[in-house]
Amino acid sequence: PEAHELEAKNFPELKNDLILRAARREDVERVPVWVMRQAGRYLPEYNAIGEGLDFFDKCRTPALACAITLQPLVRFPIDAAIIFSDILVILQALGMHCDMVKGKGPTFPQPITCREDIDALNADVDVHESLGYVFKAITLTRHRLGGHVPLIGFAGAPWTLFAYAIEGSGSKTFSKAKSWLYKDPEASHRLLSMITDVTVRYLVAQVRAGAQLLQVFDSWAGSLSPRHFREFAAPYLVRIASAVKAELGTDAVPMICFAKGAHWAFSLLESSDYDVLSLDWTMDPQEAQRATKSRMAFQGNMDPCAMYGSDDTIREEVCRVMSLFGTRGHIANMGHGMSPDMEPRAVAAFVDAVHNFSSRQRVY
Ligand code: 1CP
Repeated sequence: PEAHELEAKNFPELKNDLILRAARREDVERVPVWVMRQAGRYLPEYNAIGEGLDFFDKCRTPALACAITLQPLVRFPIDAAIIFSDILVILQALGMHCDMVKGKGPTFPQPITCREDIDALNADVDVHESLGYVFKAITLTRHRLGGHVPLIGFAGAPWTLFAYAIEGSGSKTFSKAKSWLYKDPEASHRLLSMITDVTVRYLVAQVRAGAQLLQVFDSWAGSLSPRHFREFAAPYLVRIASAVKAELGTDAVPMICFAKGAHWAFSLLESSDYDVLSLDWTMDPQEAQRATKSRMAFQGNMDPCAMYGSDDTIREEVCRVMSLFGTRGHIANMGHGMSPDMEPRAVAAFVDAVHNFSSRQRVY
């Protein structure tokens, strides 16, 4: 990188702000589209880059993280880039060690097992010191994007990170993480609150580094009962959006909340400072619109498994899903991310179908 590409100023002028306008429910010429996990193992060029480097080493090398972020944009006419990183870097910053184990995914060899483990975490971590590589990658990528499309920054939601910290990996039942909520709600709140505070500092710094839109991933929200979501997930999600906007200004950056599986959460999030709710494929867009009194924009929500279908099947599914949203305040995406065994041509078909569908509609 050249020296000026590492400075978070004099960024190229943005040429395509469709996704920012859609997030604010403003007029758009067509519905913007991007794809969760658009950079990743389904792309041969992702598997070929940075050979010999571990996943987190790739994240920690800004030039590589930037190159990976740009890979899907070379192939597909999508309307946003998302910075290549991972939600788990916050737990690393708090002092937890994480390995990316082939065939198993991210693994914490020493998960949180008692109150003392929580007290030992580095709650006062300086995010610039431990996560400076993310901000560098964001700044560099924002320059290299040349204003082509906006750059999305992201973080994991407190409940989802809490679940990884206690389970030590992904889980089907999240029984260890959930047992904390029943056995020691006080300590659970302490850990959730700690993760929230660091996440707010992290997201604010991402925006200062150049991120233009933020998404908070609560990938495991659906493992909670409605009561527990209300007590242990929603308040922290809400706090993140309000604290980020209090720090940066209400209009500084639109924010997307993806509470996967949390069907009953629409009305809880409706009064929050999020601009966009991201819906998984089991959610009904019209029900979500009713529950939020049409104040919010929506993202989603094609079933990712439709990507296994033919181009024609994908096209039909895109038309079916998009007609449920209407065109104002919609960001086309899937209900979750790409999987390693999906084909790149499916993304091409998906993006093309979104373009075709929305160019046939009156958008204003
Ligand atoms: O071996 C490899 O190369 C690792 C594969 C990989 C990739 C490409 C992981 C490990 N993370 C990522 C990138 C990533 N992760 C991005 C940026 C890329 C993009 O979107 O284009 C983002 C936004 C994430 C976010 C993330 N990581 C989430 C939330 C989104 C979601 O999918 O729900 C979660 C839950 C994670 C944890 C994680 N990291 C990696 C994997 C394989 C997983 C999931 C493991 C599990 O299911 O428990």
